[in-house]
Amino acid sequence: MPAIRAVCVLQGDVTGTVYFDQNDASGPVVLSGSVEGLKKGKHGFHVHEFGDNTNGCTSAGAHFNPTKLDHGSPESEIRHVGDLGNIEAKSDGTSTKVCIQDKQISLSGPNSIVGRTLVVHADPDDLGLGGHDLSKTTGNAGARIACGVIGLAKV
Ligand SMILES: [Cu+2]
Ligand SMILES: [Zn+2]
Repeated sequence: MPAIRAVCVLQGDVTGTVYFDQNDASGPVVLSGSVEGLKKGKHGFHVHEFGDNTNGCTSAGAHFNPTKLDHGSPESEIRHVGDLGNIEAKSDGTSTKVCIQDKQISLSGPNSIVGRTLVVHADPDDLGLGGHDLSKTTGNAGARIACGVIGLAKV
C-alpha cells in the first residue's frame, strides 16, 4: 500500500492546519501541524462523525464511533475511534504544536477519518474520567471552537 496523506484546515475562534500521515494501512497515523490562538491549557481534540459543516461545527455530529464504545482516552481500549485526547497550549494565544501518533484512526477502511471533521474544543477532555454526565460521551470538553473537514492531500 502506498503512503496516504490527509489534511485539515481548522477555522473558527482559532485556526490551524493539521496533517495526517499513514505509511501502511494497518499502521499508525501521525498527526503534525499547529493550532494558533488557543487559550492556555488543554483542549479536547476529536474526529467527529460527519464531514458536514453546513451549520458550523455542530453539523459534524458526535465523536466518530464505529465500534459503539464509550468515550475514553486515546490510550484506552475503551474509546471512540475519534478520541484523540487533548492538545495543550503553553500560554494564551500562541502557536500550539500538534504532535500525535494514533493506532485506531486510519486513512482507509472502516476506521477511515477522511471526509469527517476534526474539532478543537474550548475545555479539556476529561478522557471519560470526570464523573460528569457528559464524561462518557464527549469528555465534557465544552464548545466547539474550531473545526474543519479532513480531506486527502498530495503525499
Ligand atoms: Cu469533539
Ligand atoms: Zn469520544
